[in-house]
Amino acid sequence: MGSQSRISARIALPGLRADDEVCCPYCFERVPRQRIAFRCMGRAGRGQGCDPVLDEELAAYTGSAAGASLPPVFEAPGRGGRADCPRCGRTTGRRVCPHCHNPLPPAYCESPGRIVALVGAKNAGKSTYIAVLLHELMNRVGTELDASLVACDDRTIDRYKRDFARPLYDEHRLLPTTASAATAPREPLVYLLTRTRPARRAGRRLGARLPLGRERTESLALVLFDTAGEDLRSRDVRDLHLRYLEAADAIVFLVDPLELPGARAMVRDEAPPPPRTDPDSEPINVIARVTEALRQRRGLRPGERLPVPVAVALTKIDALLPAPAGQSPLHRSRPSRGALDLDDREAVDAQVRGLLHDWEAGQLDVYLRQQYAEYALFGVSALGGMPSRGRVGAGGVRPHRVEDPLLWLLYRFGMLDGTRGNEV
Ligand SMILES: Nc1nc2c(ncn2[C@@H]2O[C@H](COP(=O)(O)OP(=O)(O)OP(=O)(O)O)[C@@H](O)[C@H]2O)c(=O)[nH]1
Ligand SMILES: [Mg+2]
Ligand SMILES: [Zn+2]
Ligand SMILES: [Zn+2]
Repeated sequence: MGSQSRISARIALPGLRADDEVCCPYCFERVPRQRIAFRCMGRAGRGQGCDPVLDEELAAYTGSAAGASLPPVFEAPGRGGRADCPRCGRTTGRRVCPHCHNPLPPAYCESPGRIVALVGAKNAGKSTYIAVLLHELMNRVGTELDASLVACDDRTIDRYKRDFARPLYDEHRLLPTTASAATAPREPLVYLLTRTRPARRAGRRLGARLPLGRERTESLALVLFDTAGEDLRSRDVRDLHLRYLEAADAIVFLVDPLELPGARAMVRDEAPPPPRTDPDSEPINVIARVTEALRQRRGLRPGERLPVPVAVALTKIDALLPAPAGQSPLHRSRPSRGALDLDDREAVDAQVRGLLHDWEAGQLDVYLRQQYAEYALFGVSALGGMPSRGRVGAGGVRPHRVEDPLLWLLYRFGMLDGTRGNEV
């Protein structure tokens, strides 16, 4: 398997889908809950249990027989998420997708995932963003939100270490260009973000009148699919991308401001020179291509807007000169209080909208408003400083506001409270 990272991210959050089905975060098939299959636990020591066999569905999915020799999969109604293997009789709680045989963790089966897709042109900063967002969720932001981030399968753990964490964090090297899906197998990184929320005060939110004093645990499947920007250049956006995008409950578009000609006046001198013009890679064209494809798949009539919430984030904002005298909300740190600060959110949104219009990229804003019922604008920096000669800057990786789009989505999905002013 190629060591290249692939980039486009999807985040799945529980809750919105029909209650009786789950969307597989690997193959995007919708699976009725009672049809989720089981995998035998296999043999432990000299006890009972089935021997491993070649799992053809899994091998077809990963494109390799390596790692696909596993105890057999079987279908059974199950009770309480467990079933007895019909061959060996051993009870198992390991659940898998009946189509691709990838693991579906119990918490994912219980709360149907909401998938968030991550899209951006070549070089927009997708792979770097995924690497840093996951790192932040596993560390600083996870602690702030009282949330744990756990990989759903061993391949995710291996790939994150090998393709993202080791080069960027251990070796301080920039990530290589993501290989096209045509030459490297594509697999999502699948995580479960689990959050224990203190009991809500009764009546604070409509429909959530919980007894006082009761904690709640909520899970969100975060599915990050690192697409190669190259694959989004052509009009024939691949079927796999489309299935991913179609299954998404939210989309994050990453836009590199260095690609917007009007932004050059605000760019630091050290930033790389403007890229050669390739109309197919211009941010608005990438977004329009994805949008058109989604409209077609959903059969929307002209004038009808896509219901999926969209977060549009300018990447690499460390390369922009800050506004004078600290007047830039974007350059401030996010007030961190384990909640979404709505005042801050609105200030950043308005500032990014203003920047787009100043940069003669206002049509991007207009286009999004015409096409999507709900969208929000962000500015992020994964590295926090300019890289040079293929390496992360001297201060190391210093992320700035990378979690903002995710916090907004968590808020949108009812997993995070919003606060204003001094309210806690
Ligand atoms: N200044 C700055 N540069 C960044 C940042 N993130 C990425 N870059 C630069 O942008 C380049 C491309 O980043 P990637 O994350 O590889 O971009 P990508 O969208 O995955 O690109 P493809 O895989 O080719 O589609 C990096 O090599 C860096 O030079 C950032 O936060 N700040
Ligand atoms: Mg990449
Ligand atoms: Zn599947
Ligand atoms: Zn068995």
